[in-house]
Amino acid sequence: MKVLLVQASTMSAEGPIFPIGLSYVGTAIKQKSHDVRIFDINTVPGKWKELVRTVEEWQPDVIGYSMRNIKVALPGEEGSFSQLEPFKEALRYIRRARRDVKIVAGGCAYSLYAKVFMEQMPDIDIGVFAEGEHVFNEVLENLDHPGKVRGVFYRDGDLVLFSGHSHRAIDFHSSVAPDRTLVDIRPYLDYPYSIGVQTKRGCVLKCLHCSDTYLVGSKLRMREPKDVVDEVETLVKKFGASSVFFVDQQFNIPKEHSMGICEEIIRRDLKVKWTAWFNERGLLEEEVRLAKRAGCAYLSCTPDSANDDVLRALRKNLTRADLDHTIDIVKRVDMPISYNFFFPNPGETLKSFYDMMDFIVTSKRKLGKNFLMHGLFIVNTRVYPHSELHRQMLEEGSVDEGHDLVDPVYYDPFPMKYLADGLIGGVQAAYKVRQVYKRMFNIPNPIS
Ligand code: B12
Ligand code: SF4
Repeated sequence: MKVLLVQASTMSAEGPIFPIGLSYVGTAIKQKSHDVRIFDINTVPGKWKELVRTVEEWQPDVIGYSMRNIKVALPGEEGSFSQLEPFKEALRYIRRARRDVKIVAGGCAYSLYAKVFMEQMPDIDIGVFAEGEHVFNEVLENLDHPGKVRGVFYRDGDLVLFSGHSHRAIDFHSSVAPDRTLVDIRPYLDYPYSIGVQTKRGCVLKCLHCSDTYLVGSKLRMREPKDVVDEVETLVKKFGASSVFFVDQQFNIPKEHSMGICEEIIRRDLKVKWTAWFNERGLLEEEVRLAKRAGCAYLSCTPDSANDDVLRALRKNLTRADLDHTIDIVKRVDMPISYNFFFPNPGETLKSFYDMMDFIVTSKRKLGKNFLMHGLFIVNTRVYPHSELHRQMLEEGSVDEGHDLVDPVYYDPFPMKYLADGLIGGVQAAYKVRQVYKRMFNIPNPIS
């Protein structure tokens, strides 16, 4: 069967992200002898014309449509796909080019809002919940009877039905690396850290606002460090990548695994820069030194708050002492670090607001240019379906039972909402000024 995999618009000025999800899915179906191509709307010039041309000329039997982000929340780029218009637009072009092609949707954003998307996008025939490798292969064998396959949303007349969760989690330990030739890798090479590498699936933590564990599970499934570094080596030596992003939920849980990967990169003397999400709990100086030697350009951290009461309310595994300890370590190691904070969080008070600002100012003073402020930095807490925060807000009555959360809902109780509006407005303004300044003086992306 001919299967065209299409990466939907990610709508972010951050630059394109290599479609690693589609690459995994494409690799899995290629192993079953399907003919596969990936088309990324975010990188192909003249995207609609090219999409229509590809569908008309190549005549795929099935289109796999990957929807990754429903929101974009960079300061200054505040927006959301509330009307779902960018997702629908591509579907219209595909249908125009080929009326009868089967469209199968998947991806993080799809899986978070699957039922709503099925209802609002009648062009989607079938939807795959979460991990796609096994389920998509089974769907391809049962295109006329998708309800037979577990893990699938499908239609019965006007009804949208779910076939029940699939019990077949991927054996990620022995899974093969994704085939990087299914899509032209060159457009991504220009963007630092655009190419993802996944070393494990799952997260053992239980943050209140998290929707990730709903998608990837709480049990860790890890690849051998040697296999991970084989993949990185191929990306560097065969494809010319100079940087990668380890896309795990938390790279350094467990440490033995992340440190094993660092040791292997050092042993092979690979010249590659990388970053990853690091958890500050029990961070070791030795661990940060090793990461630096292995090419880590900066630690990406998302403690979300710097106040113990709020961290507890968020069910983070962190305390303020962990954050301060991390700053001391990175100072000694001379390692750059970037942060994300949410505001307001549950349990927020003026004291916790002060603690966050105090942490930012003190750390910036201690670390200077190594305290990076280019990421999301401070953003509102968007409420995702299937998160504990959503369940809590439903109980409190602060969000309506019937709200599908596609139109964004933020955690912003009175009076913190006003403080948040002022603070985030300030961050956005600063970000915009910085963008204009960078454009005027032609300064490249700060993470390069
Ligand atoms: C790492 C990561 C990043 C890194 C990416 C680095 C890189 N070079 O890849 C960084 C930090 C840059 C990043 C940025 C953003 N991210 Co991010 N990110 C992640 C994270 C943790 C992992 C994504 C990943 O690579 N997974 C590994 C691949 C293999 O898995 P996958 O894509 O899910 O694919 C599998 C399935 O979904 C499925 N599948 C996928 N497509 C298809 C298609 C078909 C047809 C089928 C059948 C199946 C299928 O099969 C795949 C294999 O099993 C996820 C969290 C998560 N739950 O996974 C968030 C996540 C994807 N990000 C999210 C967001 C919002 C963003 C940003 C918009 C943040 C912002 N600025 O506001 C930006 C957008 C960047 C962009 N240009 O697109 C959201 C998206 C959903 C949403 N809430 O909108 C997520 C889900 C986090 C969350 N829970 O909110 N992100
Ligand atoms: S938000 Fe917390 S629980 Fe969710 S993936 Fe990230 S670290 Fe894990």
